[in-house]
Amino acid sequence: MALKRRFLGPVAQVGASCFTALFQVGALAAEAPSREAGSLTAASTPLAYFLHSKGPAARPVIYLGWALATICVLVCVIIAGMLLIGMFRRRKQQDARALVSEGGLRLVYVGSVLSTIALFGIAVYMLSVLAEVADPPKTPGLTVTVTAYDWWWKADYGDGETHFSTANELHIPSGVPVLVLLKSADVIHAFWVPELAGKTQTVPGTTNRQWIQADRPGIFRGQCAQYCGVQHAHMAFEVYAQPQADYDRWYAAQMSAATAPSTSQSMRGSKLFEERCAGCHTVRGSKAAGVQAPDLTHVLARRLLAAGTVVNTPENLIDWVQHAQELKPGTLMPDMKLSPAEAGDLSAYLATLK
Ligand code: HEC
Ligand SMILES: [Cu+2]
Repeated sequence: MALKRRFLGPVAQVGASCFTALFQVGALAAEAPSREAGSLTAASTPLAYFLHSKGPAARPVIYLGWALATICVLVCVIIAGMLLIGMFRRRKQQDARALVSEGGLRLVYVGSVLSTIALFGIAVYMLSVLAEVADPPKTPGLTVTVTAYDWWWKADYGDGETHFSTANELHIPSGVPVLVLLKSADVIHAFWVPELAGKTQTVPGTTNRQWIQADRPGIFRGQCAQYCGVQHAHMAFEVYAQPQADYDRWYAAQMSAATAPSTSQSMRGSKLFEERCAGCHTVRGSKAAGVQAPDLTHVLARRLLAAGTVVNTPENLIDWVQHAQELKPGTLMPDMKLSPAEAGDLSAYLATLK
């Protein structure tokens, strides 16, 4: 009875750890196939980066992850095996000195030396991966400045005449290394597109650098990876890797100013926008020039709203404007109180921001 109890405790513990490890690997392997969205593949499941890397900055990191996971599983299995052997070949008498006199400490020495060698090897491997992903293989073809805000991302492209700003979306040409300059407007955040590169923090007052490159066109989910406040989880973004020609078209469209509203309803909406929203938001080509919030010049061209909180449909758009605090409690945009007529006018105006 006593033997059974002494035996079952450790076995259950070791078994549980091994099971957890295997279960995690299994769950990753069972990842759902990615959906097709036009010519682009929709962002895949959150942990897919453990199975696939989609660019050269992420590849060495994924191999490192596999190597470390393998070592962890091996250690778990070996320790469990030795524990089982130890339990079955247990001494009759509990005499601690017997361990020394019978040379039982030998295994402890061997184990210590082996773990030291393994840990040292892992450290060297990790440092070499860091060096490998530090710089792109060739000069970046594009530089984008990304600024993290509580709780969204601003992306600035070009400069001077060609400058424009967008939010929560990065478009890049596929197959080209892109340098991302990372800034923060408030607290420390971290820029992370798992399938394309490791995490890099955005630190107020500093400009950090991270390069990304997508092998093929696709949509890659990104996420703030440093806890930054209540809506940290709703601080996502997407990277759209496109063939060069598509990217150029997107760039030209984004660079243009908004077209002036032409119907009387959208004109009323535009006036409302200037009164109620322009303190925070910019629409290039109008009087609205606020800087504390996403540039809305081409808000309709975005797939998601409010850093991945909702899909960008006309209903969600006006719902967000009126109930931002319900959809994303604590967000720095207040609920805008609008009469049904005002909501209609504003919707008509927002529908022109293609
Ligand atoms: C006090 C400043 C402020 C005012 C006023 C304001 N907003 Fe916002 N707005 C924000 C902030 C900050 C965000 C980013 C919120 C987030 O993602 O957490 C935002 C986000 C948005 C978004 C989502 C943009 C995107 O790309 O995800 C839309 C659309 C929007 N606002 C429309 C409006 C409209 C229309 C008005 C006026 C009726 C308005 N806002 C008034 C601060 C403001
Ligand atoms: Cu953040």
